[in-house]
Amino acid sequence: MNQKFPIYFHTSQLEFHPKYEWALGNRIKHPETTRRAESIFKAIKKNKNDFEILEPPRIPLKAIREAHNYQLMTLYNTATTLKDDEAFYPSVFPQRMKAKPDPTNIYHAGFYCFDSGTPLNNKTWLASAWSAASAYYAADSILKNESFYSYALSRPPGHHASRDTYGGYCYFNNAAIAARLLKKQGRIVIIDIDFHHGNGTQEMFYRDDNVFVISIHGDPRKHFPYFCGFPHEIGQGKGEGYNLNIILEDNTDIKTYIKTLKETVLPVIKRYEPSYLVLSAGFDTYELDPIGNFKLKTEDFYSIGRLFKSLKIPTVILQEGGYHTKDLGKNVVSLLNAFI
Ligand code: OKP
Ligand code: ZN
Repeated sequence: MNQKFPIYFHTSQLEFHPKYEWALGNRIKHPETTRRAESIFKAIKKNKNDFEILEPPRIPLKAIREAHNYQLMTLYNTATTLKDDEAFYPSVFPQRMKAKPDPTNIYHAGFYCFDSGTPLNNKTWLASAWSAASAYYAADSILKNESFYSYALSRPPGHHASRDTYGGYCYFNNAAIAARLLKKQGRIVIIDIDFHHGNGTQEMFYRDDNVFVISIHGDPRKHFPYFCGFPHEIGQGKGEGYNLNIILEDNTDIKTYIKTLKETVLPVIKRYEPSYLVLSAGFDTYELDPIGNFKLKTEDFYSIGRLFKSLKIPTVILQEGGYHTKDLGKNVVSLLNAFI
């Protein structure tokens, strides 16, 4: 067993620079910057007696290909031929029935994409494949019993991406890739604490009773991804009853958050008796986050971490959102400290 807490990250994840997105008609600087990863990295290095930074050895192509469809991967490959200063933001999103898509044509990206904030450029594939690699090897270290807890600095994030679509700053679903590896050894709970509903993760395991997906998030009627994340979405087929969406109001603070975890989430997880936990950890629930609307403080991430740790289940923690760049690092370390 590892003494230090393992952190998975590859420097290629820093090569992707989305420039802007649209917010109510305004072109704004893209929130999902490399500076986020640098903030986390810096905070981790300040505590380097507790953490050990590990590089994933290779891109787990087979695992990515099993989680995502071939066309989506082809599209990212197509984008590698864009010029250095080019980025593709789809402006045509065809109604699926009417379209005959060609993923070798970048102008068809809108068939695979569901929003206007998730650009493709010639580094999208590189950074998101290594982000998936970080998640995969973080899960692998748990599976191989090298440690009981691990963390992947998975940037770009993943929870909005599904088998054949990207969006919400996400290209590959890192949590799904981790969970698919772990489920070879038992049942999995994916618990998504990002401010936004993890629609991609939900979709990928909607008919699966071996992966229970739980997401706690802001009200989709007024927050991204708008179209799903409601309590009536409970799974389908044999997956019915194994998807749980919990909506919390704007300005939710740690008191309500902890109450929800203690009264609803933890009992549900215990009853399911999973072998592993995948924690999709977004920090856009932070009080100063420019996108999220909850009111959690830095020390609250520690309290949340302690509750998950009390379950005594091996856990892989994956980075999702969190856009207050300056404080992101200390918020991440606050959560991780709970597991040390
Ligand atoms: C990604 B993740 C804000 C527009 C919001 C999309 C938000 C994606 C969140 N001006 N656009 O879940 O943190
Ligand atoms: Zn988010």
